[in-house]
Amino acid sequence: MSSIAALSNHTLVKQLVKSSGLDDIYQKVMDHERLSFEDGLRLFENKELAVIGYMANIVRERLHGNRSYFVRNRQLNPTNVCEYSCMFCSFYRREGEDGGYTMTMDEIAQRVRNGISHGIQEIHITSGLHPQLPFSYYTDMLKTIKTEAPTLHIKGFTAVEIEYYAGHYKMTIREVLTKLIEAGLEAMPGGGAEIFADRVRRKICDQKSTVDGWIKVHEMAHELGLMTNATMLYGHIERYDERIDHLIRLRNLQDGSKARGCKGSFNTFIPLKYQHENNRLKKLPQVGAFEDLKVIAVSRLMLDNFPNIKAYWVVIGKNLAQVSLSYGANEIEGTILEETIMSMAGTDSKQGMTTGELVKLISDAGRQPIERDALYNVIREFSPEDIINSNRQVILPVMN
Ligand code: V47
Repeated sequence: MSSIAALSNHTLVKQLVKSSGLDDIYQKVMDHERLSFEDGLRLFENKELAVIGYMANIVRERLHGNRSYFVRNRQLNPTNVCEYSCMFCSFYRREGEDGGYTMTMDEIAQRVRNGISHGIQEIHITSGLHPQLPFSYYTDMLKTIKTEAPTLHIKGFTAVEIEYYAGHYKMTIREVLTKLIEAGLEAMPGGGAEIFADRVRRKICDQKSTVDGWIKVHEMAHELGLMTNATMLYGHIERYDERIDHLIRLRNLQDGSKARGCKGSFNTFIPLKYQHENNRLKKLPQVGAFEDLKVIAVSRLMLDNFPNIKAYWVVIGKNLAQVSLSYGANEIEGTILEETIMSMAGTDSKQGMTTGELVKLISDAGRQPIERDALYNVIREFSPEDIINSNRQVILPVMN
């Protein structure tokens, strides 16, 4: 535990907590007690970010000590052709529209080979909902990836994609997932959750699957042994109570999967800050760093049954991702290599990040950089000497 979290019994800390009005919540955190809906709401309404971050840091260090994870990964977005048109999305194109694309198997294989040359451990796949592709496009894609790179871990398909395939190709969710698993799928990302509140969904993504659909897909994935992630799109028109409702529904889903003895469960929660360029919600101003850190900290405090909280550097920026390692996050994602969904919405993330940059960001924050595989097994624990070398290479820069 860092010296900051170890100060929990210090009189000054107790006075600061008391003056924030959050001392009862602090006591629950110290007693490992679950926070309620009202507690979560009070955290979002409270402006004492340092105190909220301090509490989240206690939980983060209880679970992970000083360890902070990253992964060498690549993103793959095989098509941006999409039948839906969510208000916040800058990625989708209609079939035949300028800028629309669908990768061939050769193009996919070429991207996998390029990823392997950069030492990637994981590939993260998300696509638009293309109405004309056969289901075999997706199973062929998985087989192509496994042929090129048999040990590369495939994390792919949001719950929205799975539910769409079930409807479009007339299969059950179990059948879709089983066929994808047989073809090589090993985990699912957390996208498409947006915000579970109906009021918001009706306004920003009215064509999208219902909350029940998203939940059912993850329950089934857990039953079939997949580890999955969960996201929350924040910083648009949602209210604090709707954020807490979202987090508590995820927490309940995780409890349910564990109670049913599923082999799979949620691994990581990723808050996704709304990016406002080139989409139909773009008149909305973006929330600031204060709110970003608050969302990460409150998520860590509410999601007591999620092992990991990811500060996705793509959406909050590299510098804030670094700071968030002291506000509840224990991971800042990865090298990515090529990023499309968020960069089309205005982020500076098209080229990804090098391993050296990630190691430097983490170690400069006083944390221990750990390169993980897709299931959070340790691939490499960076020694002080490795860190000095990485820093040199970032400055030069030569390392990938
Ligand atoms: O499903 C789309 C969101 C998601 C915007 O599981 C937007 O490890 C913000 O889910 N502003 C895709 N968000 C990305 C995603 C993800 C990213 C990193 C890691 C993981 C993981 C998952 O991005 C979409 C949608 O919810 N999104 N447009 C936007 N303008």
